[in-house]
Amino acid sequence: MMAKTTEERMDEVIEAYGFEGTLVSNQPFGNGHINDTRVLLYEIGRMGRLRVILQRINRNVFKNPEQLMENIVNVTAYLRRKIEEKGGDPLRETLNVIPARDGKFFYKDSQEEYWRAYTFITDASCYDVVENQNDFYETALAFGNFQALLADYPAETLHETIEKFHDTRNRFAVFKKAVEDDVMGRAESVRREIEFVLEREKDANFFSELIEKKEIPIRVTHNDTKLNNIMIDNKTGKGVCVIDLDTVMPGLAMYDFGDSIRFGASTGEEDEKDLDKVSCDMELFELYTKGFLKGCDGKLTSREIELMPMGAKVMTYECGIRFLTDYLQGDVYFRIHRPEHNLDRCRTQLKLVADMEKKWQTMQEIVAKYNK
Ligand code: ADP
Ligand code: GN1
Ligand code: MG
Repeated sequence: MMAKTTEERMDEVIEAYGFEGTLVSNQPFGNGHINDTRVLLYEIGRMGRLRVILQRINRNVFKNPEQLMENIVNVTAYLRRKIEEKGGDPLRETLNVIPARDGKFFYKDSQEEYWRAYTFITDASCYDVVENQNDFYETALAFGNFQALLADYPAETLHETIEKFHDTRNRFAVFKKAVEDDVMGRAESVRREIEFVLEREKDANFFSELIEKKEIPIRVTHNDTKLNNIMIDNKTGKGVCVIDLDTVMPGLAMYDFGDSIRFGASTGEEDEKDLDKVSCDMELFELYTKGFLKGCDGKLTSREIELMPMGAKVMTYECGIRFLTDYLQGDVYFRIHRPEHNLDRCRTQLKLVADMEKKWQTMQEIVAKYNK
C-alpha cells in the first residue's frame, strides 16, 4: 500500500477525533521546537466558532507517547482538582485533553504516529521575548505556583518521558562523543564554542553531585519553563496557564527557575545572530526571582533558593550544549528554520553563560535578598 499523503493523514486523524461542526481552517501554530502543533477552526452551527489544538507528538524525542499521555492526563486531572478547590477556572488554567472518538487520550494513526488534542486557550498569548516586565513577573508567579500545586503529587507515579533530561553531566558526555564522531565534519568550524563548553565541565557535574549526596530534594517539576510555554491573558496580563507538559517529571526546583531565566531574562531572542544584543538582564532576573518564590509559596528550602543562580547558569549552559550537540549531529533533534539555526541558538546560550559569570556577584546578592 502506498504511504498516505500528509493531507490524507490529517483527514484520518480528524476523522478519528470526530470533532463537531464544519472545519473552516487547519493551520500550523506556535513556535515550539519539538511537536507539530496545528490549530483547527470549527464553525458549530449557530453557536459560532471554536478552535482546537491538534498536536503530533515527536516520536524521535518521546520514545513512549502512551506513557507520556498517561502522565499528562493524570497531572492535569490533579491540577483540575486543585484549581477547583481554589475557586479557579480549570477549563482555562490547565490543559484539557480532548479524547478521540474511541475514548482514548491519543490517536495512533496508520503510520504509527501519535496525536493528541487540547481545548484551545482563548484570549491569551505566548511570547518569545518579554514585551513588558509585568508579564514576566506574572509568568514567574505562575511557574512557581505550578510547582506549589504539584508539591504533593506522587512523583514516583510519573514516567520519565525523556531519560536523563536535565542530567547535565550526561549531556556533557553525549556532547564529547558528538565532537569525537563529528559526523557532519562541523567540529573544526566551531572550535571556540567547543572549547567554551569543555572548560566548564565542573558546572556540568554540579547538580548531579548534589543529587548523589542527597543535599537537595527531588520534586515534581515542569522542566521546560520557557516563556512560550505559558499562556498570558491578553486582558489581565496574568500567567493564565502553564502548557507543554511533556516533560513534567521528577526534577529540581532550580531547573524550572533556571530555564525561565535563560530564555526570558535574556535581552535577545534565543536565536539572535547579533550577540551584542544578548545579555542576562539583572532587572528581569530580580523580577523573576521575586515572582517565582512568591508562587512557590514557601515550599523551597533556603539551600534551594541559594542555588538559584547556579540553576540559571547550568540550565543555560546545558541548553547551549544541547544546541551545539544537535548542530554537530546534523540537526536531528530541534526543529530548525535555517541551516545554522542550532549554532546561532548555541551561541546565544554561551554568551549568556559568559554574561552570568560576569554578573555572578549581583545574581547572588539578588537571590540573597529574597532568601529569608
Ligand atoms: P512544543 O513541545 O513543540 O514546544 P507546545 O505544546 O509548547 O509544543 O505547543 C507549541 C505552541 O502551541 C505553544 O507555544 C503555544 O503557542 C501553542 N499552544 C499549545 N497548546 C495550546 C493551547 N491549549 N491553547 C492555545 N495555544 C496552545
Ligand atoms: C524545546 O518543546 P519546546 O520548544 O517548548 C526543548 C527544551 C529546550 C527548548 C529550547 C522536550 O522546548 O528542553 O530547552 O526547546 N524541549 C524538549 O528552546 O526537548
Ligand atoms: Mg513548547
